[in-house]
Amino acid sequence: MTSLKKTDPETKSIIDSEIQRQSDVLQLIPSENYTSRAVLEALGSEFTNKYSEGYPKKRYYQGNKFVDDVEILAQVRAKKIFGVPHANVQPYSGSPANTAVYLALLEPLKNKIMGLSLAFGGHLTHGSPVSISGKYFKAVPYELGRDGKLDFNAIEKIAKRERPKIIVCGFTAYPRAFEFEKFGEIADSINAYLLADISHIAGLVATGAHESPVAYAHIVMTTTHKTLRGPRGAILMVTEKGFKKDPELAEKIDKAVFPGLQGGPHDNQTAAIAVALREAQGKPFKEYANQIVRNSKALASALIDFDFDLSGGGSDNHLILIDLQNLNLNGAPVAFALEVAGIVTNKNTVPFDPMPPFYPSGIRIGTPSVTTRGMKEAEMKKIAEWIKEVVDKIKDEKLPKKREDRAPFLKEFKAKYSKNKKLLAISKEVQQLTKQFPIP
Ligand code: DSN
Repeated sequence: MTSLKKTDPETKSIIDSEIQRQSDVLQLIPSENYTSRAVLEALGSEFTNKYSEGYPKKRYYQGNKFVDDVEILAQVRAKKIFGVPHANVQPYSGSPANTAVYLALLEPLKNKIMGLSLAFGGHLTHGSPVSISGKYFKAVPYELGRDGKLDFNAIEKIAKRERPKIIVCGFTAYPRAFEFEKFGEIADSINAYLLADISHIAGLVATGAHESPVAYAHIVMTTTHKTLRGPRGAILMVTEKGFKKDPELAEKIDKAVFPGLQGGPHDNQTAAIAVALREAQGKPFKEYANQIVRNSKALASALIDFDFDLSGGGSDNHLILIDLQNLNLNGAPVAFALEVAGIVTNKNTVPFDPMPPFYPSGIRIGTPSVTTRGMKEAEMKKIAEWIKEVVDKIKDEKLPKKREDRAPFLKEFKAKYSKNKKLLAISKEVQQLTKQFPIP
């Protein structure tokens, strides 16, 4: 980054610090990953300079020959990898992509969206009341069963009673298989569209490490930066089944993305998506995707051996949700202590969580990033040991029951533990490990 160094050493220095941080820590947030240098090069390319409102061969600006080439390349690769007849690679990210589907198919304040409640592991854009999806459309959420798994009897009951126009299957904190076929049957029984949001598991779906929703859903949405390991962005796909239900579905969705919701696509992002999709077709990617699942299962089993309570009882994908209620601990201080020890996770609600999202009862972790670095089952065991040591260190730090006492508690907790010797010693051990597994 020689030009940046000359022009803006201040920004360069912050970027350098972030690279160092990413390199030093165990990055366990399941929605994050490390892209390849090739993806970063395409993302930083001169396509940044271009405007190209419209779609290939139908643009509102001149000079788009090569933008067309790269957008068509990304579309073709997406269609091939996921086995769909139509792909739109323009959504800026997952939230606009889901919103575009609603804009395409629903009448505001009238039609219903049925998605997993955010508190149970859905996404903001699956009908949460604080998001446009719940404010502009009627949301009829479903929840998980007491066992932390999808409860299809309950889902079917709500679907039959509420008759949503769109059912969303796809989750941000669900550690088990997504079971698309059952969702497909329920959606078909009420003539609803099934939108599969595979953002978290797209890399696994692309390689067969998780079942594909394509035979069951009408629309498939994925972000491109999670297990798929591309730049930030999203792809909206229409399946054969979608075309059969609604021959104009692809046209409606394309129009909703542009001009309905977005202006000019980010062509540098499109180029980087094309690169990521090329990488996703190779053998090493398949091996990486399989290893993500093996690592997640190994980490889950090591955590269970240490008596951690895992929501849903284990992991079938890339993700694990630790329920801290049996330890009488809270996700907010635990996530902080883990970060001091060099283990980056995020606090998360668990099913039937009695606590609010800022002080939730869980910790969400996942294996995509550490798998990209080349770590395997042996390293997962070590990671589980460190998590256990951190949690043991703070086991007496109970979050106050009274709401007004929580913020002062957390402030004091952070002051007390940010330089804690034991946690810092673990972070040194973590660095010994991460040094052996360089980031791309
Ligand atoms: N924010 C993402 C996640 O962390 O799961 C979902 O968009």
